[in-house]
Amino acid sequence: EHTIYLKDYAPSPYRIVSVDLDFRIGEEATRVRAQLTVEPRPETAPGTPLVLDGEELSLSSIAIDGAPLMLSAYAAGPQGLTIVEPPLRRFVLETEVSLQPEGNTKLMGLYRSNGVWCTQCEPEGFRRITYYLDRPDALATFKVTMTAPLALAPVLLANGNLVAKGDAGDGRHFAVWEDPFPKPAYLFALVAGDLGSITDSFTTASGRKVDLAIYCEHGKEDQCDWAMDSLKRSMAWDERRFGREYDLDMFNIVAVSDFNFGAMENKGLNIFNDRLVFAKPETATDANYAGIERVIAHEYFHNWTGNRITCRDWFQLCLKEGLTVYRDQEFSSDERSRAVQRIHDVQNLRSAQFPEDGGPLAHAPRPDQYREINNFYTTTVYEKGAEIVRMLATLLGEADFRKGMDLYFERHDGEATTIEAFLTVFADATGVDLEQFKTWYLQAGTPQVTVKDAYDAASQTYTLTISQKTEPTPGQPTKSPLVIPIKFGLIGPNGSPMGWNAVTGGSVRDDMIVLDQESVTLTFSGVANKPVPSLFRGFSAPVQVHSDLTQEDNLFLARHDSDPFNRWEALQDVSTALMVDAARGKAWGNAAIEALRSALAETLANDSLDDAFKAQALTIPDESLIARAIGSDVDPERVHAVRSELIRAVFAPIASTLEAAYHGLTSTVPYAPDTAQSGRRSLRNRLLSLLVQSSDGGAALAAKQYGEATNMTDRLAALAVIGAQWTPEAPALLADFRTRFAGDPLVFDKWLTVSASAHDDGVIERMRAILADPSFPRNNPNRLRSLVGTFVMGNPVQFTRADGAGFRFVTEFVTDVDTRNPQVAARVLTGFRIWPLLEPKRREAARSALTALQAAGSLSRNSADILTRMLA
Ligand code: BAL
Ligand code: ZN
Repeated sequence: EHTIYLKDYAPSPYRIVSVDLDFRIGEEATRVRAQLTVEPRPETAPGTPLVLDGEELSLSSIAIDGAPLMLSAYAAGPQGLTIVEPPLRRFVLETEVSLQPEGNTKLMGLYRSNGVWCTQCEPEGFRRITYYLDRPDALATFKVTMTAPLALAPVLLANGNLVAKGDAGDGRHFAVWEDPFPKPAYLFALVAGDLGSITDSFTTASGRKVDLAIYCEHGKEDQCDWAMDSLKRSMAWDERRFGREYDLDMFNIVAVSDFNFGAMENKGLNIFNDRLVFAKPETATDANYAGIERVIAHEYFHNWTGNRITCRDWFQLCLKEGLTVYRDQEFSSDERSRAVQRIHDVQNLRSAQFPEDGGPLAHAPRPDQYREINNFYTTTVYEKGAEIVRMLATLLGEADFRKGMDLYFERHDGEATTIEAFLTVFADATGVDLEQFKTWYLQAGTPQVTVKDAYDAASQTYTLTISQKTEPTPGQPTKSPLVIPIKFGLIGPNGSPMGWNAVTGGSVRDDMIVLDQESVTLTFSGVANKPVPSLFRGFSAPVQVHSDLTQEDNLFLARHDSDPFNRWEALQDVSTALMVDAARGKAWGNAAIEALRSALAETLANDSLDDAFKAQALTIPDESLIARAIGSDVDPERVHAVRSELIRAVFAPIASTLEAAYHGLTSTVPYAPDTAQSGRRSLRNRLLSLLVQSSDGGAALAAKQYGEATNMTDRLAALAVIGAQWTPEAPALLADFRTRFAGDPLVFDKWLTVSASAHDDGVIERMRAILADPSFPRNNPNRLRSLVGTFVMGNPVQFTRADGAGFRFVTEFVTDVDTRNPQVAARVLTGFRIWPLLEPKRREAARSALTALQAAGSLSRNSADILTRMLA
């Protein structure tokens, strides 16, 4: 297979200056005429061929400056078009191709979703529309003319500003769009369809009025208001926080049903997976509302971090993604609760990115090679990329970070650039040397940080020895030390912060230790009592910490730490340690359980904590976290059992307290997705879940809540916990849920998710039946992922069944879907990344399913790449 290396990067010998596209959209086929104004670079030698990308295109005419080319002057193949000897001056290359959007189930390029013509071009979809330099460093201005049947496509949209529209005769009409900002082809977009819309406007800080619109299928307009509200808040936030204004006269969003990504930041025309647009209280949960707000913001923020400044090549993907995730996380923190948002983001990092970083698919945030770039839209590029930007902000401080960002926008606007250039602006703006910091981008794996401490009462000194080590990852056997910011505090016996006179042995700035060597020993003098250290406050670095803190220390931190993240963390550590012990056969003592129970009960009763925080504090770490803490030879069934036992042991004795608190949180005010209300619901539903898992009356309470719920958050929470436990109520409630919301595909997804999460042995047969139903939408990514994606990522007990039935179910699914949508298939396949961690029997069953898949051959490049890395 062909591997692409970062070290081979070279600019194209030709530049495309501007693009004039003419789409004749029709039901049988769509014809695309492209006029590319091309010029050689000054250094380009005569006779250098012009090589354009192209896939699944059928070329019907080709000319240069109006003169048709002879057959010997070009070659069109399955990968693209070569012009053998182009003129060594500016010229216009004109091609005409035809496409079949109807049969495009890969959902890359131009395709049809629910009758609507739409596009997805990132990363390499534009080559499925026309012959082009389909690479992010080729920036050009685009003019797009589109003609389509008026009845089928009254709405015609593309990037930029609408400059003309009118009747085209024969029942057809046309529109012309111009985008004045040079952009790479991956940001191209076009939509043609019969769509409804809602409109609004936003006035920028400098007083320009921007017309906003969200387009969607008719009848769903009333579900777009939250997305519009989120958009306006995002636009205002980017002005406030980063000084970034929007730059076109209009900003359009289109919701489509069939979409591989969550959404796409095309210039001025964001296209969204409809699950990240539609919301109403009866069918969307609080988590859906928060997700919509976040992703609307994310795509909008890309206008500056991604579009105005883009990536030189796809190795730099985290330049735009990590930075934009950081920005959307900050937006959510400012709009909601910072502490709760941080906990949420770290939970996500730990349950998705840490397993990737510790498994066969580990890769650097900026990789240096790939076979299939679609496989690098990963949690490492996105979420670890965001953590790296966050560390930069932590190390530099808020004000200097902003200075660097200002310089980034000033220096690189209109460019396609690199991680090096990004780091250089911060170095230049602040004088800080970031050479070693850059290693975070180049090195894979989660650093393991070990902490030892000692207190000497006689000399009143406290020492902290902190060391780092990163285990080898595929292709990276040796690792170098990283720059790790450790936000910290020392807490005295009475629970108050403690000071010190001086520190020796390493770099400490105010409340931050900077660990930049393998090991450092810090000696704090003038420490009056033995402190308890609170380290990595706010999760100041994406590392795994190993410390000697006892259960007592952790419970002390849970009560007294001024940092809410570490209060939460301390409770998580206590339960994790107990479950790891139990999984290894070491029974927990009553005292330990009682101590945890009273800390949790105290948290629940504490009036100074907000509900959303309490809900997270009462969350017992999920099975994947426990598995990672165990580290090897994991038996997920045992992990599941241990977790259930802990929940019963801790919560059963206080069931009546939980139930009283649950009833106390009942509310009759009309639904709003705001922070206070959603926090209250999350705590109430957390209590419900604990009650179902630990008390006899829990399932009945959940069934009652299910029946009486007035919003989807409460209804789904009840259904989910009953479905996961597969209590006797489960089949009837699932059946009710399905008919109650029949006809709403996004609620059907919720039904699929609950169905795939059941822990009982019947789950695989039930999923097979769902997939075999002829009415199942077998090409829709949301439906497929809700069922099978949920199963591989969220149901370890059944997915890793010792008899191999879960693994085989998934490989059969991958084989089938891979022929139609390789991106969905490859993504599902990544769920196997846990296999090296499993106990021998399950490991062998996984290996045998994977090797059988490999032996069958004929996988897409996407899936073959994942499979090869998985088995390497
Ligand atoms: N650029 C792909 C979708 C996103 O990250 O916004
Ligand atoms: Zn993004």
